[in-house]
Amino acid sequence: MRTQLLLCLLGYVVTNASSQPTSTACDHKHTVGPQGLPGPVGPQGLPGTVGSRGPPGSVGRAGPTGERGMLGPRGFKGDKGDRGNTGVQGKIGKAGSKGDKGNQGYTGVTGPVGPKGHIGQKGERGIQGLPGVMSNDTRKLLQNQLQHLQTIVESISCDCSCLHKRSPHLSSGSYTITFAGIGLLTVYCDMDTDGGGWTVFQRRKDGSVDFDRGWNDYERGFGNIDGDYWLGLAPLHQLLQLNGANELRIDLKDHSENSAYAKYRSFNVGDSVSKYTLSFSGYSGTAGNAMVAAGVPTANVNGMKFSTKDQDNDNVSRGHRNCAVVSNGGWWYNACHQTLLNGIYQRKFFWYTWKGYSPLAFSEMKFRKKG
Ligand SMILES: [Ca+2]
Repeated sequence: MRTQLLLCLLGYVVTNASSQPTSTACDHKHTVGPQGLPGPVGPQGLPGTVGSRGPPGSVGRAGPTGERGMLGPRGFKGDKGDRGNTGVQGKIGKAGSKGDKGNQGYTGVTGPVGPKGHIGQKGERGIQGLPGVMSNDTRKLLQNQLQHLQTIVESISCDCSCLHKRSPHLSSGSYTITFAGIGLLTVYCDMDTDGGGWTVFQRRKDGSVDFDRGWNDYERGFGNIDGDYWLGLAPLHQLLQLNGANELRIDLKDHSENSAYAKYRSFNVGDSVSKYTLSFSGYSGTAGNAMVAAGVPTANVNGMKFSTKDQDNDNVSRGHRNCAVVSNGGWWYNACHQTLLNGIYQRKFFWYTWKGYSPLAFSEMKFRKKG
């Protein structure tokens, strides 16, 4: 029944499409003919009109971050900045830690000899001992004393020239000699200069000893045997007398280590009554004969008496002038001199014919027995 209905409907549609009126397809009152052939295909329809433009789309989402770029080139140097303000003074720092202990100091100078002690009480007599054996210390002490005695015996009636003749190997230095009427006397012997054997009676080398002294000092002697030194007029006269004939040598140095000398073939100093009158002759040397002072008779000291600041024996009578006071030292002044080896070391210490009045650095006066 259903199939029949569908066929009925299909026929209706086809009928309508051919626009040929027919009777109702499904008139059950008519008999059903055979199915007609399909109609031809219709013509192609006209193209449709263009549609209007649609609305804009919405904004899209941000993209991912890019990779970091390469380092750019170095910039130019900027201008120098202004000087900053002076800073505030800082606080005092903390004290440092204590330093290490210092090294031990040098040994001090030996102090002066103390005063002599009181004499002790006499002890009781001891028991007599048995004969003993001499200890090494005692033997050594006795040997030293014996050697000393031998030296004294050898030096009896023998000055430096005599010692040098007996023992040419002796070196320069101080020696204790003795003569009848003089007793023990320590002198300095120059065993090196000009053949050696010279007894030094005057030396200036550093100005450490004051030579501005009175008669008694110049007569007895003063100073240090190895330094600035004056033997003394009294022993000088006696030694010269005992030798008989003597020669004189004077060695000089300036402050540039230049040296010169004056030598006299004959030399003598009189006794105290003569005021130790000086006499000499026979000059030779490199320093010039300033003691004679050629051309200046008033400066020739040959034959002059010795003067000190308290004994005016010079040849200046005017106004009781004393050359020894003016020159600050004892000497054989005339009126007054061209030589002054006993004045003030730094200023009045010269040998005119060698260095004018320029102060010297060193002088040594010495004598030697002739022959
Ligand atoms: Ca005078």
